[in-house]
Order: sequence, then structure tokens, then C-alpha cells
Amino acid sequence: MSTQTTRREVLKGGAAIAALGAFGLPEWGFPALAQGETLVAFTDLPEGGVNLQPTPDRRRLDIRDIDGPITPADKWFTTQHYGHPEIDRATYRLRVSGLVDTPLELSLADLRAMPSRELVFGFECSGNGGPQNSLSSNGRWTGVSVSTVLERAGVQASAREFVFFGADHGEEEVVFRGRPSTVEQHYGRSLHRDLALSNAPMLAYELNGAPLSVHQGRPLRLLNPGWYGAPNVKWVSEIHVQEDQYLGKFQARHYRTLKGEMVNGEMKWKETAITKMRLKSFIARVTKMGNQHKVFGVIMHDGTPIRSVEVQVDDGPWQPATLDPTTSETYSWKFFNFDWNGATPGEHTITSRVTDTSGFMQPTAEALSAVKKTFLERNEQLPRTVMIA
Ligand SMILES: Nc1nc2c(c(=O)[nH]1)N[C@H]1C(S)=C(S)[C@@H](COP(=O)(O)O)O[C@H]1N2
Ligand SMILES: [Mo]
Repeated sequence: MSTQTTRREVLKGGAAIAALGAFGLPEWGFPALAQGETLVAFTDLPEGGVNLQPTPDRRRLDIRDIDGPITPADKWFTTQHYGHPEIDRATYRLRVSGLVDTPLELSLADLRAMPSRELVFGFECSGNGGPQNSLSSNGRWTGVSVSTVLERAGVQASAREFVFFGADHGEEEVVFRGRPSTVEQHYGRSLHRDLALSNAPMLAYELNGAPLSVHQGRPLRLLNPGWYGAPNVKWVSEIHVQEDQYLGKFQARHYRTLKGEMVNGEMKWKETAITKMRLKSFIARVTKMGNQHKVFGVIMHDGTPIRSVEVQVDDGPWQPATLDPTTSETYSWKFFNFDWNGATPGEHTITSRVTDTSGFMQPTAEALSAVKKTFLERNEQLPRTVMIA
């Protein structure tokens, strides 16, 4: 119990500091815990406590601490493959090359002079999962539509594939029929023509009203609303327009799923790139106030409206949870709350499952493992265990 008290005090202090955002506006909608509310301990976390200390390369979000729909920039989870390229914002240019009428070199001032848009969008790393589920966040982004930039360049008729290269690069081994060769590669991801020219993807230069930090891809990153983290290329330095499909490592090899699908009564196993987020929910925290217990959780999804989210205690019936109206923007992560009435002392298992309006329901671990062989895109129902005092 004493560790919980300490944590609560830390939370209170943190909440006070985080209460004012970039323009003096509150970013945290509500404190993680109300007065008199205490955390109920999960029993499925590592003995001796959870170590979420950031490293220079990675920062994880402690989901028990979430205290508002918008994650502050300095708490946003962050990860990447080749470290952080330092880019001088004064001399930075975004190049647009390949199958365009007018190749471009745009400064940040050029980009900021174009019509801007805002997007509330939360995403998770496609490797996110497990009880800690620490690789997701939600933010308010400002930037310019990819299509606005492409229209200025004039996309040619033969253009089919739009490759977004980051300024970051590293040595990679590429193996052809057992024969390796080593090449210097930039982080890269591509979009197909219809998507690139639609008004969905954007190039963001601000998060929560302030210029992107180096962690978030300063000065410019790609965002694909509703997609996993990997396609959201940070430190974008070039958009290269081509006819051939782009099959770079992070597009076609490193980030891919092997899934089985019944086609005309026969199982077809398909390897596909990591794109749209698979519908999932996870329980982030259980709290107690007096004799009342509450369950708080998060939904990640591709923007398809949510039909329902339910919670099950032990082997009991699935009961409806309530969606939080502060997270109603299409591509925001979604919060849900559940009043757990009559919780009895002892250890209990609680599970959540979400269904969207397409009728897709978050699968059980068993059902998912029968049709998915790769570990990425972990969206199975995740039972959590708690000890009620
Ligand atoms: N240029 C570049 N962009 C990148 C990556 C990278 O290694 N290099 N990693 C991707 C992955 S795997 C994820 S999960 C997200 C993480 O974004 P964040 O650090 O803003 O949370 O960035 C993506 N964009
Ligand atoms: Mo990722």
C-alpha cells in the first residue's frame, strides 16, 4: 500500500506541473485520480515494480498515469531505428522529386504559408502490447495536407507510388537468394496514388501547438490518420514519386503481418505491410473510491466509429462500459469507463472488448493466434488481474 501512496503523491505533483500547455491552456483534462481515489494494484505487472525509465532512444507511456485526452509532448511515447537526425530548421528543405512536373525544394516558411489543418490523432507502435501497452499516445497536430504539396509539384499520369524518406539512415543488409549485400538506407515508407492525393495524410510541423521536438520528427513528419506508428515517417526530407512499388525494409520486410483469410472456402496466407490500426481496447487502470471500484481503459482504432465497449469480470457476463465524450474526434484514441459494482475481496480477472460499426469485434488471443503468425498488430483481448483488498 505504501508504494501506492508514494505514486499518488508523485502523480499529484506531476499533474500540477503539466497543467498548463503551450499557450497557457490546460492540456490535461482531468487529474488521473480524484481526491480520495486510490489505485488498485495490478497483479500481472513485474514483481518489484514497472521500469518505464526513458532511454535516449525510447520513451514509454505509463498508462496508469493517463490524465487527459491529449498526451503532452514530453510524455509522448517515442521510438525509432537510427537515432535522431539533427536538422537545422533555417536551412531545411523538403524535396519533392521524381514523376512531377516541377520538382520542389520547400522551406519551413513555404510549408507554413500553405493552407494549414489540425488533426487530433493518436497511434500506437505496431509492436505495442502486453499488460504495460506503453507505446501509444494521442495528440493535436498542425500541418499541411500531403495533397496540397503534391498539387504544387504537379503529379504526372504515370505516378503510382509516393515514397517518404526520413533524414535518418543506417546500414542494412539486404539478402538476395542467400547472398547478402550491405547498403546505406534511409527510413522510408510509401503511399499509393489514391491515398497520397486524398486529403487524409498530412505533413505535421506542430504537436499540441508547439513545433515538433526532435523525438517527434522535427521539423516535419508524415501522419496517416488511423494508421500504426511505422508509416508516420519522422524527419521527412524527401517525397519521391515513382511508378514502381517501393519495397524498402520498413515498408515491405520489417513491418509486415502474416495473416490467414478464408477465400472461397480456402485459407490464403497473406503477407501485408503494416498500415491501418487493428481495433483494440486495453484496461489502463482500476481505482477505488470508498467502496466503489472503477475501470478506465483506452481504445485504439482506424477511425471507424465505435459501436460498443464491454467489460467482463472473471467469468461473468459482458457488461457495457461508457465511451468518454472528451475523445470523440474521429482519429483520437478513445477512453472508456466502467463502474465495477460489488467487487469482492481477492484476485479478479477483468477483460475488455470493443466492437466497431463495421461489426468487427476485438478477437480473443486464441482466435487471433489461429489466423495471425507474426507478433506485430497485437489487438487481442487482454485479461488483466487485480487484487481487491
Ligand atoms: N524517420 C523515421 N520515422 C519513423 C521511424 C523511424 O525509425 N524513422 N519509426 C517509426 C515507428 S516504428 C514508430 S512506432 C513511430 C513512433 O513515433 P513517435 O516517436 O512520434 O511516437 O515513428 C515511425 N516513424
Ligand atoms: Mo513502431
